[in-house]
Parts: sequence; C-alpha cells; structure tokens
Amino acid sequence: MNQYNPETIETQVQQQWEANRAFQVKEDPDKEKFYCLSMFPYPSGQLHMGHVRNYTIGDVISRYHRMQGKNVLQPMGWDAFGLPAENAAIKNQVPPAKWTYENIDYMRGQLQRLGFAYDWSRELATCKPEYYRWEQWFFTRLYEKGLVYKKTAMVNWDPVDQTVLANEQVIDGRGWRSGALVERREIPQWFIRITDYAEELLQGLEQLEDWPDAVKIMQKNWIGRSEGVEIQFSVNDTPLKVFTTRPDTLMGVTYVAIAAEHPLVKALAETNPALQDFIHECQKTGTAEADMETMEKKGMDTGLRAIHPISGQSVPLWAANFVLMSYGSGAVMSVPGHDQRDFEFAQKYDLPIQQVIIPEGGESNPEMDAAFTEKGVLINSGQFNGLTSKQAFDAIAEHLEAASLGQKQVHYRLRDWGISRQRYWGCPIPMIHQADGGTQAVPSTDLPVTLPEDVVPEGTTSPLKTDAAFYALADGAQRETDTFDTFMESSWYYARYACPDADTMLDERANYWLPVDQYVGGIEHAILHLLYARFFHKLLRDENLLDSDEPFKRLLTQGMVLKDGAKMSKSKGNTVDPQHLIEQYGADTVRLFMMFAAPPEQSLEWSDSGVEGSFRFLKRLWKQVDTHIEQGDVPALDNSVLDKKQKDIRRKIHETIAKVSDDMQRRYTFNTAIAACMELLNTLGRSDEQAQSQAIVREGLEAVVQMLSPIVPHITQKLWENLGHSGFVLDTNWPEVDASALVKDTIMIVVQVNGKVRAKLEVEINADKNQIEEMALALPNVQKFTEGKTLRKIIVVPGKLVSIVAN
Ligand code: ANZ
Repeated sequence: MNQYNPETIETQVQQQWEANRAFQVKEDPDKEKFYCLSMFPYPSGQLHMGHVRNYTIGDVISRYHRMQGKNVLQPMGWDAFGLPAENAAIKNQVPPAKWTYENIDYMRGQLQRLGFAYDWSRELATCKPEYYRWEQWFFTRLYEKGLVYKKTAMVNWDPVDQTVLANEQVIDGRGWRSGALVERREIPQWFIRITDYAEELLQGLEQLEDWPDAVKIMQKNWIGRSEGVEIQFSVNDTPLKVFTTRPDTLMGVTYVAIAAEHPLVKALAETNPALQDFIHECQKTGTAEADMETMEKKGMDTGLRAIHPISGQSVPLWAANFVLMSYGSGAVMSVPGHDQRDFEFAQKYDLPIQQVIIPEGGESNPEMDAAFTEKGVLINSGQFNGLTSKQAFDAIAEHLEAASLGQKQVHYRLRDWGISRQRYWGCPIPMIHQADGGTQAVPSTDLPVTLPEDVVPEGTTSPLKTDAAFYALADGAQRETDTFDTFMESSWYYARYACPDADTMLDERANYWLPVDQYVGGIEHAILHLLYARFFHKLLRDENLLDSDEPFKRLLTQGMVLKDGAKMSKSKGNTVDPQHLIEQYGADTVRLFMMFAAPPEQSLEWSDSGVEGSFRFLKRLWKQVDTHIEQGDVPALDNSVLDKKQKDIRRKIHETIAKVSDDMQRRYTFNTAIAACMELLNTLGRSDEQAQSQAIVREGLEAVVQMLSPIVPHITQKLWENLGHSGFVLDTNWPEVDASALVKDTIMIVVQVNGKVRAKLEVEINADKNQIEEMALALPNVQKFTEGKTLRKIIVVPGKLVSIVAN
C-alpha cells in the first residue's frame, strides 16, 4: 500500500493532536488523576541526548497512564535564570533575556518535534515576572514569619573585576575572566531557615516508598542528624560549650580545641601576633568538609586553659584548623584515646592520651598506636567505671544536667539555605535597605520587583548594582540588588503548573493535581533540588496553599547517556545531536532507541547501529500491518472453533499483554516490553491464512499497536487508522488480558529412560495414563534407548513425567 515515511506521518499526527488540543487537561474530580513530571530544562540552546532520554521516559509513562483511563497532566517549562545566560551575554553582546527567550523558542520546537504529550497551555518560564512575582511574595511572607534572616557569609571576591564569583567561576583559585587570585570576603546575605524543618525533612523520607534508596540515603546524610550532649567547660570563669556525640568519653578529655575564627581566639589574637598569623593561615584554606577530612591538621596553643566540668582539672585550650566555626559551638572536647583526628593531633603536638573505653570483656592497652573508636565499657572514669558506653551516655548527661553543666542535644549537619547571589540574571530579592540601616520587605502591592531585561552585563559588577533607576528609592532607601539562588525557582514550579494563570501564588487546582505521581530526572539533583523542593512544599503547606506533605510520590532517576563508555557531554566533545537524528530517522526511531537500549535507571550506551536497528524495526512493523490489511477484511473472532495452533497464538498474544502491562506499570522496564512486542510480531508473522487465523492476527496487531503507542506514538496512530479505527490510539483503553486465552489445554511432560531425561512430550491436560504411555514409547529418542531391551516397568505421573525402566 505505502511506505513508512516518518516525516510525513509525524507532521500529520502532530497536527491532529494540536487541532484537537489532545494534551490539554482540566481538573475532573470524577477521574483518577495522574501527574507526570520531568525535570524542566535550562534553556541552554539545544536539547541534548540526556534531555531526550529524560523526556521520552516521562512521556511513555504519561501516555501509558492515560490509556489506563486516568486524567493525565504532563506539563513543560523553562528553568530560565542562571549564569550561562550571563556568560553568553558577555561573549555575544546580547542581553541574557533575549538569548534566553530565543533558546526557549528553539527548544520548544525541538520538544514538539519529538511528539511529547505536553499540555503547552501551562508552559512557564521562571524568568517571567508573572512567575517570579509569587516567589517574591512568598519570600516576604517567610520574612514576616521569621523564617528569613540576614547574616554575613563568605563569598569569592575577584579583586580585579571587582565582583563576586560563583564557585564555578573560580578556576584553580583564580577568577575565570581576570585570572586574579580570588579572595574571600564576608558580606551580608539572606538565609531561609531550612534547619527548622530538618527533622521533618528527615522523617518524611520514610513516607517516600517509591523513591530510590540511594537518593533517600544521600538526603539523610546531607541532613546529618546526630544525637549528643552540649557540655560546658569554663575558660577564665566564662562558659565554653562543646558539642559531642560521645559524652561517654568525657573523662578522657586531655585538651579542648577551638575554631580559629572563634571570638575567643580573635580576642586573644589582638595581643598575640603569632595567633593572628595562624588565623590568617586558616582562612586561606577552604572550609568545605571534604577539605577538612584530608587537610593537614594544624593547631596552636592559646595559652588559656579549660576547666573540666566533672573532674575540675584544667586542660590546655588549642586553636585548631579542623574545628568548624559553623558546626555546634565551634569548639570540641578532644579525646585522643578515642577519636582518630584528636589522636593524630595529640601525637603531633605531644599532648597526653588517656584511654577511658575498653572493648567489652577486653583490657586496657597502655601502648595505643591508634584511637579506639568503638563503643565499649568505661575505665579511668571514676564513678562511671564499668558502665557501657550506652549507659554512660545517659548517666553522664544526667549528671551534667543536674549540675547545669550540660544537656542532651540533637544537631544537624544541614545548614540554613543562603539564597543571595550577587548576579544579574536572577529574580530580584524583594527587600529594601533603609537609610537608617533597617530592612523592610517590599509591600505586596509593589510586587513584582521587575528585573530590567534590556541589559548586557560585562562580567564585572552586576548591572543592578550600578542602575540607580533600579535600586534608588525615596528617603535614601535602596533596593536589595542581589538575586535569588536559582534553586528557588525550581523549588515550586511543579505546583505552579497546576494553576499557571492563578492570580494568587497557587489555588485549589494545586490540591487536585498534587502530589506529583511520577517525577523523572537526573541523579545529579538527588540532594539539593529535591531537598529544596520538599522544603518548599512544606512551607507552602504551612502557608495553607497546599494540603499535602510531600511533592513527589514516586521518583525515577534516569541513567546517563554514554558514548564509548564516557558520559556524552560537550566538554568531552562526544555528543550526538538529537536534531540531526530526528531529521534523518524521525522522532519515533529516536524514542524507540532510547527506550529499547537500556532500562531507564541504567546508563545507556550510544550506538549508531542500535538507532539503525530501531528504524528497521519500525519499517518492518509498518510493512507487517500493511501486508495484513492488504489481505482484506477479517471475520469476527470465534473462540469456539479455534484449533490448537490458533489457540497457541492467541495465548501468546495475551501472555504478551500481561507481561508488557507489568513492565510498563510496575517494573518500568520498557526495553523488555518492546522486546516482548517484537517477539509477538514474529509469532503473528508465522500464522496461516485461514480466516480465523487472520482474525487472531488482527487482534494481535492491534494489541501491539496499542502497547507500542506510548513509545512510538506517531507510527502507531497511523497504523491504528489504517487498521480501520477513527480517533486517537492514545484515547483507547490499554488492551486487557483475556484470562480464558491463557488457559492451556495441553501440557509438557518429560520422559525418562532408566532415570535419564530422554524426551519431552506434549499431552492433552486430561489424557489418560494408557494414552500417555503409548505416546511416550512411540517417541524416536525413547525408542533409541529402549531398543533391544525388555521393558521392566513404566510409571506415569500425570502432568509431570513418564519413567521407563528397561534392560
Ligand atoms: C568528643 C568525641 C570523642 C567526639 C570521640 C567523637 C568521638 P557529628 O556526628 O558529625 O555530629 N565536633 C563537634 N563540633 C565540631 C566542630 N565545630 N568542628 C569539628 N568537629 C566537631 O560529629 C560530632 C563530633 O564531631 C563531636 O563528638 C565532636 O567530637 C566533633 F571519641 O566529641 B566528638
């Protein structure tokens, strides 16, 4: 009849979808909803293969659930603020806004060309004032609730360009443009109290049954809950608090270590130049925890002494580079006998080491060559001797509590979220600095604070900071010129899709659609994006804008796209341009390859021959359906007249439906679903030309067309039409398993001769023993092994085996 011509078909089908607004959805309380969301892209210029994979997975899941009769929402938008737009602006002398909007237009076209079932009426771009105004409004609400505060925090400062640099703009300690050595500076910045929600964010992970364990573990570690005791030492009669998770080791403290930036050290340094030098030295090294682990431990005796809260003895107070000012109280009780870091430090500076814990049933070891870090039983600890570490934790905490020298505490590694960025292309922070030094949130009636768009930044100071029309206000007040961390925008976009035109931040529609039933995205977002979005969801709930606790019910993190074993990426120069492939083979081939080459969570190795193979399969599918149609009409299927071979083919059809349904719904193994469809097509191809056989082939082909339609939606739509149907295959119900077709009326049994399996035999389920015996003995291989022998015994176990003894 005709040839498979992807380009013509795909254009036609896409026009049909568009004319029918096939993917626009409304809230329908009578239908089960399904919200499927793929992480929105940064509009960098063009789609890369990682996007294509991510969005194909999301689209297949969406279309599958739609065929389950659900009301499916699948939106798309743009994570449009961020540094690359500024870099491009500097390079090409275009305003970031213009660059961004042009990229969005191009990439939207690419997504449409791939046939993704998005409700484009809900599209949003986070750089538009109608989006970010609500983020600004919400921030002012948080400020009023006391969940936002200002404090000074460290930034990277480029002394030549006179600008703050993002971490990725610091290359080997130098500014990316100027090459100047980067300095660290403290400037006032805004923070959101995510730590107020640390416990809930941790507990909430338990509800997330359908999230990958790896992601939950990363979040758990990031939150980093630890239970301990805050203990009060005293230095010059003023209290010095330390946080410890091992109060059982308290009697083994031989010195106290304190951060170099601790106010106590700073005060001493005023009259102690050596200490001053030490502080400077510590400031040079990074404060990242990873650095802390590996860097050389350095310290300096402050000359002060700390009084132990129980023994009353005095121990030396050392300033040390491994103590973080930002964790606990910035001071540590050092127990070199039981903490390896303290041990190495004590050895280096010749400080005493005291053992206070021994293994249960073990002995003390005066010649320690490493710290004993396990828990055990207390020694050298006075009244606490003999207690286990666990008992001692409570006993020591209670003893200290009674003396008001300590209390149990829970600490989190999680820090408050610093949201200030000294960048231009971001959402303006809606705060005002008054002339008298006070601060004020921009009143809601004055929102949004609009970012001027017709600006080309030069790579030095943000244009906002020199634009008086932007920042200067009456009475000497000034607008904040920093912008939000772009993680702010991506923390609530999923909710705005539910009601993109609402004239409030969110409306009731958000409660209909949320939580997202399936979220699909990259593992690189396992910690920050997903944690911030979970946090925002709880903030929105507490503002009565939402009534659920978690944003994403089920999470799928897709694997990377590799080429020659390496991640496909621009920097490696091993990319394959999706656009080129779509032009060559069509969208369906690209989608099929993406889904066939690997299960979604695993990495996918790029293969040109794999793409070619996918294309060949689609051509064959087209031809097979076409050939079948050419043979003319088929009669209605009549199950009562089928012969064995026909029944076998029907069974295969329904076994395939059962398998593919499970692969699509539960296992998400789209590759095996495709393989099962391919196998079924082979079976159907071996059918004979009887009328009932062709009726079965028709049933099978229709099922395959339906089952492949989420993956290759264009070709299957055309084939569906060619098979005589009107309307969209995506609006049909997913094929159902006919249980009666699965019933087997024959069964395979094995035939043994003298205990060895020699043949297999297919028999009617209710065949009698004599019949089975006769058939078994007639089998050529059985004859071969019984030839010339006497049959001694024949046992028939119906449904299982025939055992022949002959000698
Ligand atoms: C004494 C001790 C003895 C400790 C021992 C450990 C083992 P997590 O689990 O991460 O909360 N610490 C406390 N504040 C610190 C700071 N600002 N900078 C660096 N280290 C700090 O770790 C808590 C433990 O980390 C605390 O328990 C303290 O060392 C140290 F055998 O106190 B421990």
